[in-house]
Amino acid sequence: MAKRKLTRKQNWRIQKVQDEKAQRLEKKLANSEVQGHLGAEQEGLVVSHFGTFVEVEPILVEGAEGKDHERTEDNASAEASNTGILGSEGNIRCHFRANIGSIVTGDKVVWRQGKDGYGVIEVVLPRDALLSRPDPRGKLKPVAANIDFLVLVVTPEPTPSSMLIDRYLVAAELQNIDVKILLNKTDLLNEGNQPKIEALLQVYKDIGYEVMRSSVVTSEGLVSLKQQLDNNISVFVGQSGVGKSSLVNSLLPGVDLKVAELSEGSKLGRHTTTNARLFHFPDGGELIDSPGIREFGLWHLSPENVIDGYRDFQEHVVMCRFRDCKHDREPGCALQLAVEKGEVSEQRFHNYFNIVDILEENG
Ligand SMILES: Nc1nc2c(ncn2[C@@H]2O[C@H](COP(=O)(O)OP(=O)(O)OP(=O)(O)O)[C@@H](O)[C@H]2O)c(=O)[nH]1
Ligand SMILES: [Mg+2]
Ligand SMILES: [Zn+2]
Repeated sequence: MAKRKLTRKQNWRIQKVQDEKAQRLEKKLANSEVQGHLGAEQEGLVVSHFGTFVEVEPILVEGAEGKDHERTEDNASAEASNTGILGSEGNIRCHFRANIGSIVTGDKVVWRQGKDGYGVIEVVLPRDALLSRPDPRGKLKPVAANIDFLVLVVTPEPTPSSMLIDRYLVAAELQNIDVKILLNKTDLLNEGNQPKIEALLQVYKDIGYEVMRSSVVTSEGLVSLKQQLDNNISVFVGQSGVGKSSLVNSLLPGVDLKVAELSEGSKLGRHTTTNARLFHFPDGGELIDSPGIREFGLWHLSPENVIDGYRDFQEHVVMCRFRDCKHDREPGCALQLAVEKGEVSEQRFHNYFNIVDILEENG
């Protein structure tokens, strides 16, 4: 069921409550600091974000390079829990100041223990890759940081949208994140849906994206999927109901995330996962489960940037007669020619204009 839209007044009241909460927290944090209630600085890894606090897994810094990190009893017990797959025991819930900037799952932070059991985030350490997406109000929201691979999960059911795939790819390309496409639920392939899906995936294979396959039901592909993900930091993204959490459960024994059947009529997911969460592979590497989405806006981009997210267009657009070619109706457009010759997918070309049009309308 669609969520009821909030009125302006309701939105304002929610914002007011949130602001008041933030102010109270600021006061509390300032007080603890003045009274010297905060423990020594420690490094940690953000494993989940819950709006008003984040869950942080302590990291022990070997040999204390640069800064001296005190080894306390707390640290020792945190180290013990670090060896667990989930690592949720020994994690610390941390508050953060409103002015600290964004904090996101996968971020490394410096935090200090407070007397009330909560920690306080001091600094968010510099991150490599940050995957962001706009929330329904168009505000850019970071999803996960420091990731090596974005695993874009698609399925026969719910049916994949090439538009959604392209939007994810554009976002990832522009943020320099490596993408792999994973066709999950291969057990649901049949004569009816297979040709269309294979054709769709072939387009992406031709451009050079890696396409993997898996089924949580038959276990097809799970071993090689795990080999690919081991020792890397990956995030599962995609529509709701494609099986992201089910895959995490299968790949990591001991993890038991909530999963839910698709809704009867629409065959769409039920938005079961609400927070991105990071898990460890026993032999190294991390896997982040993220909430599924219906739409993927790219409102933070300017229309001119979109083309850089289309890797298959690059060799053609440099050949256009006009340097400022919009690839629309201009004479001598090498991209249009490539589409006519079948060297560039018509669907991708169509999606490109769709994205640009929406950005121009909103801009
Ligand atoms: N047939 C089949 N069903 C699967 C497979 N993987 C997951 N499912 C089912 O798909 C449904 C949705 O799975 P979830 O793991 O909750 O999907 P999700 O992507 O995490 O969804 P959100 O958290 O809403 O984004 C559940 O009923 C799973 O049992 C698969 O390989 N084959
Ligand atoms: Mg889920
Ligand atoms: Zn052109």
